[in-house]
Amino acid sequence: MKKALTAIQPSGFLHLGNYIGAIEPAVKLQTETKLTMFIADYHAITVPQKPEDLRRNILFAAATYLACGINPNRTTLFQQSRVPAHTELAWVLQCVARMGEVERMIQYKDKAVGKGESVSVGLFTYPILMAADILLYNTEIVPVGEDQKQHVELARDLAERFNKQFGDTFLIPEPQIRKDGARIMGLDDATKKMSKSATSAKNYISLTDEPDVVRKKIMTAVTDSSTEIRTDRNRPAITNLLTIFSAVTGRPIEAIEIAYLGKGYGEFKKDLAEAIVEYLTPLQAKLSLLLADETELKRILDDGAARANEVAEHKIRHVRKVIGAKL
Ligand code: ATP
Ligand code: LTN
Repeated sequence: MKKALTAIQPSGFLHLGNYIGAIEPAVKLQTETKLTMFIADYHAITVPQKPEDLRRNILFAAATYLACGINPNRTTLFQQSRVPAHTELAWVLQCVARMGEVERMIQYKDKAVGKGESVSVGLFTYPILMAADILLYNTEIVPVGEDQKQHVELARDLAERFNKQFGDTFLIPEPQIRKDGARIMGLDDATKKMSKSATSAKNYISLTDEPDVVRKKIMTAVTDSSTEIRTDRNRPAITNLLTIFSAVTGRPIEAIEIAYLGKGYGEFKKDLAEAIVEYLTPLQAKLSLLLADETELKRILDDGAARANEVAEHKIRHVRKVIGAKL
């Protein structure tokens, strides 16, 4: 079985974009691959986090993964900061990475814009920590949203450079980007991705939004000028809504297009809202049950960390040896 790895930052609520772009593909991968999945708490602190919020968000992210169908017996599920080899390898790779290639990372440019000199150094070096996350586990496949592709490519470049310099140590990982839904767009602006850091809550559907909130957000979602319900590169808003409809129901987009031939946006949006509510209601029920038992959640994460440490320790010992740090 191939080895896959993915992670999500515990930076608050999760939205449908995170679900469709990252969580759902990971849930599917559990059956076809040996999956490693973690909560990237050390990535989250690249921007200021209140300690009590971070703690709550770590538990929330773990519970969300489980509620969405991650099976902790099958998948290694853990918290990044519990496996020290991540930060240790990140340091070694920082000494392999070059300023120029890290400066090219688009996400850093996006997130640092307008913040001047006050952004953390961690925000800049974070793709190198991500490379360490991936390379520690002999990862072959990294399922992520489109926005993370460049970071996976950096991980590949660093692995190749390290291997050339110190001998074969790391496998070269491949990003796996799903065709539809790799980039779910904002409901209030279909030219930008759905995002936690959006200024308006109308941009996204949180996985914890109540039914009435979902209905309101879908009914007020922007649409395009034409009335046809059909995907079209020049009509990002309706294309986005169709993608979401397909993702939450499992129906192919073409089948949905046929079902709404000659029908209006009003009816389409009403049905879409109900499909989302139907999808989210059982998920929310599972989530509250999981969150109510913190002891069990922590037990699952402890068990995952123990398994992850075994693999990661093995790799970092090898790294120390080949770079000459082992006496
Ligand atoms: P922010 O908006 O603050 O950058 P985010 O919403 O992108 O945060 P992340 O924690 O950075 O959330 O992403 C978690 C995972 O979800 C990543 O694999 C990312 O590619 C994916 N993802 C995030 N937003 C979307 C989106 N709009 N469409 C598809 N996938 C997404
Ligand atoms: N940077 C990713 C989260 C992440 C990740 C990883 C994803 C951290 N380490 C390793 C895949 C593999 C993000 O979603 N912002």
